Amino acid sequence: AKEDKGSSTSADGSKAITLGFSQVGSESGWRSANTDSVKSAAKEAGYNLKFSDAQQKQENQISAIRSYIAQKVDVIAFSPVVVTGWDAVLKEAKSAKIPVVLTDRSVETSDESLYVTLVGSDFTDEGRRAGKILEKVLAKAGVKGPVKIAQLEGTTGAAPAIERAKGFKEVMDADHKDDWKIVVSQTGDFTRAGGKQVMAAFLTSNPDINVLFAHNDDMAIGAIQSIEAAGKKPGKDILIVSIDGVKDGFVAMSEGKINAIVECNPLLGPQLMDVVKKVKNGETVERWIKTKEGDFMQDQAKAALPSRQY
Ligand code: GYE
Repeated sequence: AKEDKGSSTSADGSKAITLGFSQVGSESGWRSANTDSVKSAAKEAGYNLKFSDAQQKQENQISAIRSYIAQKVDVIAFSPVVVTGWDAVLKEAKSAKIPVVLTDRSVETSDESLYVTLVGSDFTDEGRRAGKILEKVLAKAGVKGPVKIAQLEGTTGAAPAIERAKGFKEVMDADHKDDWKIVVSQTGDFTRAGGKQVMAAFLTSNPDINVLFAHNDDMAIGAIQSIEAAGKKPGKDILIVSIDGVKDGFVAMSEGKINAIVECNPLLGPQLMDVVKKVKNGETVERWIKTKEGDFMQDQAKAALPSRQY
């Protein structure tokens, strides 16, 4: 009898699950931690993982998914760089009877049957939490307003960029119509280099900014460099709230340069492997498997730093 090349067996003798995973890229500390989590959890679970990095390009993700379909993997998982434009390739997976699990980021689709579940965070809630924690940061710093906010957005069209902005705006519209204003808002593509460059431009066009809301820590860290280069003190002259809670974000916070961080947990690997197995076995799973996370103020940073997992 002929054996399938590349297939392996798991400890209990059953054929190992082959999982095709298309990652967004390696744009941030969050992403590196997420990639490590997926790889080590797949290894731990004894899966045959096919992994590819799309370098933040949708066309690369589409070709990776097509190649997983051609290779007849058991399950496809991917973290979609942007929300739209997936229907065609997802239909191809459906015709090939390969279930698709979304991880981290969501898609907009006309046909909900094109994916089984999403394992990831509630980004709108993260945006709301960022708004709420900014209230605390302002109170602590004794800033009464007017609050002139610069927003560094994530990748244009990506779920976390759209939803974090939306959640934050909800808090503004509900409680801060008169005292808060977003004076500039632009994408920094979730990268340090992007955050640095865009913040430098913000400081030139709007030197009176007193708050920065960054959609991730990496952009905040890049922005800190430009704030310092402009002769201002990050965390004092410009109060900073960001999202993720990666180690370097906590380091910046413990140095007083970031005022608060809303956590977004990247360690999705174990939950993902669990769901993949259930999906492979035809079990029903929840439509959205949410991640649990917390919020951190600057005075908690030093104590929390040693126990951060990513
Ligand atoms: O916040 C950012 C990364 O999709 C939640 O992507 C993820 C975001 C994360 O580049 O750092």
